Amino acid sequence: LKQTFLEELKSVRNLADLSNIKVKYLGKKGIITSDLKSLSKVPPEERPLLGKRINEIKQFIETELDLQESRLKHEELKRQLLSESLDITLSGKFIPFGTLHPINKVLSEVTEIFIKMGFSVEEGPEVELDYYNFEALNIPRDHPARDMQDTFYISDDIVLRTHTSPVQIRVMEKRKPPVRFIAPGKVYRCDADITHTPMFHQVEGLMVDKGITFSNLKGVLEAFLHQMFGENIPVRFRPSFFPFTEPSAEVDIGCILCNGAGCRVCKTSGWLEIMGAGMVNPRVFEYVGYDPEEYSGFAFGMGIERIAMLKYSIDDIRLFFENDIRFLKQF
Ligand code: FA5
Repeated sequence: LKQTFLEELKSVRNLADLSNIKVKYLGKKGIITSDLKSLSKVPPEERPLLGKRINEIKQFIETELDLQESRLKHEELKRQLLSESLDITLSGKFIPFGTLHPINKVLSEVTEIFIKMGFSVEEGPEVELDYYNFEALNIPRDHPARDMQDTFYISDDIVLRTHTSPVQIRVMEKRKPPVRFIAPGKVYRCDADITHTPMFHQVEGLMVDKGITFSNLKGVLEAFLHQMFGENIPVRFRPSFFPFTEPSAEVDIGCILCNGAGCRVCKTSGWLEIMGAGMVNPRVFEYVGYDPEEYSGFAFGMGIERIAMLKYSIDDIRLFFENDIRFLKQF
């Protein structure tokens, strides 16, 4: 029996073959198991010797099977390692890098400059209550100034914010003066041409304290513009009107667009309007419970796309949102 077993063991090629032999000899109906069972039919005096023999063979078979099993497992592992080996000389796949969107780049640059001047950064909701977007900014329901910004209405009382100015109210409601912050974010207007898109970005700014004057406003904005565009950029303050500031101004900067072919002034008369600004209207302070006799402040709201247009000499605002990879790759 030992001999036959060893012959069979030699022909084993894999773990499946091995398991077949194991069943054949040691399984429930296997040769050794049946031999042990048939011991009862053997005369009692022969049983101990025969039983001992069978158990010896059983043990021998078990040991051989275990040995063979570990040999086969080892070989299989070797085969697997060989077939899975890596060719480290193969050249890698090229994964192209993305770039920041030019609007995000300008937003971070603007934010950095104001942080250096001691402003904190605040946020407000894009879906806004009529109260914050208009009412508390001194634009009552029947006021003609509501037409200055074409509004997307969600319902009677809820709008997509048309500017970042509502954040002024939200912050002043929460905090006592002095306050000094900017509020960057998306705003929405029903408006579209080469300098207007229905969604665009603004950065609001507000500074309130005792004794703030218009010259503080001019000083902060000029310092900002010089850092953004260089010392030589032409800046112009034009008188204007906003219900939430008095007096109000609009700020233009000299608009010169340059490309490989040279430089030219913008289509819009050589100036591009980039922000509205002014001294906070005392009516607004009353809405948030600040005493206008004690405090004064200035506010501004700038269009980020317009700043990016000047910075990168882009003459059509819509390019920012067409997602043409050839355009975006340049930044
Ligand atoms: C306002 O939105 C005021 N909230 C600004 C303000 C804040 C004034 C605080 C006083 C105090 P205005 O509608 O002018 O103002 O917009 C401000 C700037 O956003 C503009 O100067 C322009 O640069 C930009 N802008 C306005 N409409 C669009 C548009 N449709 N697409 C791109 N940029 C725009």
